[in-house]
Amino acid sequence: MGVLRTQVGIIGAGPSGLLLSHLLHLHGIESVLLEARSREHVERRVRAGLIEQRTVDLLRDVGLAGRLDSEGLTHEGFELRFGGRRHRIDCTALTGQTATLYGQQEIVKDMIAARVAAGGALHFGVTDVTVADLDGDRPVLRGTLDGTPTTIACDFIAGCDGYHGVARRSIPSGRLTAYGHHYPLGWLGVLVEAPPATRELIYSVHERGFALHSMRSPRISRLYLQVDRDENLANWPDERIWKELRDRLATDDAQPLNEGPILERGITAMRGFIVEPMRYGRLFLVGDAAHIVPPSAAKGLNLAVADARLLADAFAAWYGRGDGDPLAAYSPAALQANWRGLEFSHRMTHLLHRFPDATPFTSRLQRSRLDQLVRSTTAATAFAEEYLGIARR
Ligand code: RFL
Ligand code: PHB
Repeated sequence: MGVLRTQVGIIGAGPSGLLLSHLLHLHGIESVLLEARSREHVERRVRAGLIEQRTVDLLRDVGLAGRLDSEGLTHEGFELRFGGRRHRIDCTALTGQTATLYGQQEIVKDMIAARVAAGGALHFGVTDVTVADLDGDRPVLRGTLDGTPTTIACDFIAGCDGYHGVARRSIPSGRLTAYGHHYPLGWLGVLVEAPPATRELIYSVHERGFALHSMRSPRISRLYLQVDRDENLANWPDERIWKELRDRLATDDAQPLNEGPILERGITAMRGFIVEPMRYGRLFLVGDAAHIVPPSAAKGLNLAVADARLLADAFAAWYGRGDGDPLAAYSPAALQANWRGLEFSHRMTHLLHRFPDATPFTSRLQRSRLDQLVRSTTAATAFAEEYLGIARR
């Protein structure tokens, strides 16, 4: 039986937990991080890829952007296809900011490397993680580390363990209010070994459903198709995926898709979810543990990073014995940003997808919104500010 002591116990080695441990280290605050999966597993998990400039700026400020700066792809705008036509939204001309394409698993690798180099206490493959005494002064984190049941006495615990984690579920019932919505939509995502057929992202609105052409590097494409929320991957052999991508992304003058071996594939059912508050006693919820956005606007990772920064600053103020209770501000500030991110993701989901209950009336309304976006500089600027995360203060 091991006994450890730390200032902040962190559950989860996704972007939010890793960044929190890194930021705390820079503030001179100790942490111990427990992750259920292996290091190899978390470094291989293919997820988000569109990084807002504010996220890039933060990673740069804290010394985590070396590889991102050399390998990330800077994007100044994107293409919107509907009604068989191509339109470009020039986000940089409208807002002065850019977005960067760099895979989430690459950010995770960079964060783990930085924590390991700094001698950080990261434990992978930890089983049976539980939390206790959350409403006292000395919350406890428990887990089995390398076969040894271990108790970690903490000042605080950060639940950075994603939607399915243990932290949120450990909060007594009735203490959180959960808001949730299931969209009747799913995204089938494929990672493909082929150069992207486009320099910028293509969002395509089609009568058979939405399609997105994204990328991870000059050699790797990332493509998505709208499918039913309960769709089975077995119904999607490679030929069907390629035909549907070709059809939905087609315009008369478009560059043909580059096809190649599919390296990874998966279907994600879309939902929105937030709990309030993002705190119970000395347990703080961070990132996907507290909120899920539909992936349309690529906000999940950016929101998780913003939470981690807010919480690290609050802990730094608390340990610095500043005035008042700096930790009280975390949940309200994080919720305000997360509701903005969710509202925009919800709006972008409605703008781009064909809903099963669509009628000619709702389809014409959707078309009118798309027309306005490509015709009105005011509408495009407001959209670009939300898309790039500038509006989320
Ligand atoms: P993560 O990345 O889910 O990390 C949570 C970590 O906690 C671990 N864990 C536990 N550890 C110990 N004990 C337990 N009991 C534990 N339970 C869980 C997990 O193994 C994991 O390592 O949460 P974090 O750090 O908050 O980061 C959030 C982002 O990962 C997430 O918002 C985005 O990736 C969402 N997301 C996407 N966002 C985008 O912006 N664009 C995308 O294209 C995109 N694609 C995706 C996604 C999320 C997906 N998931 C979660 C289903 C695709 C998928 C498949
Ligand atoms: C992605 O590359 O995974 C991605 C990009 C833009 C989005 C959503 C996902 O809006």
